[in-house]
Amino acid sequence: MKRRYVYAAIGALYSIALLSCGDSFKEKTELVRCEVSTYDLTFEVSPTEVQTVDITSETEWKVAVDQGGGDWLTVSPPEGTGNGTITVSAGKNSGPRRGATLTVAARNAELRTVTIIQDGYNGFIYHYGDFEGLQKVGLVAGIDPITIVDNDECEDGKALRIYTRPGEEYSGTNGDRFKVQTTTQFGSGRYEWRVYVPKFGMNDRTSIGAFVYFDDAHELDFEICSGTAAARSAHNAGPDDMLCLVSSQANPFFSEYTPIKADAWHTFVLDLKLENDKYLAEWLVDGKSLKKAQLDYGEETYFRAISSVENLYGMGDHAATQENYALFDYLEYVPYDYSMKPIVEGELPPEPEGTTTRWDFESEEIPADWTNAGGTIANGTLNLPNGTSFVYGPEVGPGKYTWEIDVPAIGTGEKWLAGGNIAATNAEERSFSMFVFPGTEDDRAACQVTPLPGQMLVRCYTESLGVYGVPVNPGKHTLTIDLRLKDGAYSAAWIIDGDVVKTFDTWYTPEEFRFGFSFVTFANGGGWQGDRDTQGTYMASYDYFEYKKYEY
Ligand SMILES: [Ca+2]
Ligand SMILES: [Ca+2]
Repeated sequence: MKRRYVYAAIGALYSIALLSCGDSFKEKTELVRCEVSTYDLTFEVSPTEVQTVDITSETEWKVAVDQGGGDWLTVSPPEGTGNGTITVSAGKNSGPRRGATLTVAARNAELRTVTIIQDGYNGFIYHYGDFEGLQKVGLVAGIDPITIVDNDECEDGKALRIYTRPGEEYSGTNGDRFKVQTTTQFGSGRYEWRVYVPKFGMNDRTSIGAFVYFDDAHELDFEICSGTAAARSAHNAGPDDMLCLVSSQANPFFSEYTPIKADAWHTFVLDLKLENDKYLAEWLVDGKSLKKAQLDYGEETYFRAISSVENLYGMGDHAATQENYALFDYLEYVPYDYSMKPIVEGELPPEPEGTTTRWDFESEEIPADWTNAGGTIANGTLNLPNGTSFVYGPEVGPGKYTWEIDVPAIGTGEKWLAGGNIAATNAEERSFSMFVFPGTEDDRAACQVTPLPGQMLVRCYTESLGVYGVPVNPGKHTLTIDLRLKDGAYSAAWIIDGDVVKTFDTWYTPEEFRFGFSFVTFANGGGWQGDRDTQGTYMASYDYFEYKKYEY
């Protein structure tokens, strides 16, 4: 800002100098007074207010605008007489930083120049023309509820369409809850969704979501629903209205209703500023503020931004009576100057130092520190058929666990999984694993990338994440679990053939949980393994295993 001011001031001096110079060659004329109230204006990326320049003049004046070939500024009036005020408004900038000049000219007066700068765009916009940078969540077998459709009312002609099915069986916790979330996580900033809100079945338990999510206690929402009859009556919803809830799930909790028009496009903005390192949240619909609240937490909690349609209890009086849907034109996130750097999935920070141990299985002897339960070592590979394991004795912790596995081809739904498991030795339910398996039809439908027939899945898992499946072709693959510490807790990355496919921060700490490592081939166990018994004996063959123990 300071530098701009100096630049503008030098510019002003320069024009005075030029004029004085010119004057000596001209017939001497009396200089007329014409002053401007400012020499520079700065606009934000998405300006919401007009700015003004006051002109003090004794005569007629004209304003010339040079906006560098662009057309982003509106200046009025273009001319006037005597004292006046010109208003300057700027459009939203979707490109780099840009500048313009206003020159105010009055006869026989010095020219006055105002320099105008608009900040460059540094946001993220998801146009919903494709799924780049996005993940589908909650998919089930047999339907395709999340699609990109053509729509003339969107600037890019495309919208994300999500629908849920009618009926009791599709309601509630395990019902139709379809979401599209950003893979990148964001902190403070401005989140904007443009959403078409149709009219839902009256009092249906369905909700459109435009929200940000960290965990169940740190979630900020717009939820748009028909609502219960009681809620509609309490908030005077008309026959063509839907209800819009703004809510914070906790820290603190609140949930407030406002009616909004159905069968219309709306813009939902969640603005998260930082005030004493805590979020100051504001919810706006179509530019109108509905709620402002100071939250109990700040950027140690960061969010995926989500668009959804879900059949949820509480949103109405009964199960959905019709297929309900919403259209999402875009989702935009724009940070503040002070906002944290977004966390981009797939980009890991530099690897910590450590010591690497590698087993190539070149000898048929069982290597020291390992316990074999049913496997064999032959021809440089460790082979683990159905129902066997190969267990590493020493305790393990933060590190990079890499192995090459030859993935067999197995029929959909057969109860068979094989891979590496970092499991707690002092608790039942904490692990980081990466198994290959065929999966059931439901497992396969739940994948972000739809598997092709014949492909197997890599099951990336830890309890607080759940299952994240990635299709791979049968054959040799290098799989890695990269387990680091972040703020004292385990943070995992699952890597397939060198590509990070998933990262996840847990709250498990090394103080609470001791881990061991093993290769396991499961077969014909619980329902999580599949929905039918194996049709044969399948071999998981490992060419090597490498463990880089990180130093923290
Ligand atoms: Ca769009
Ligand atoms: Ca080998």
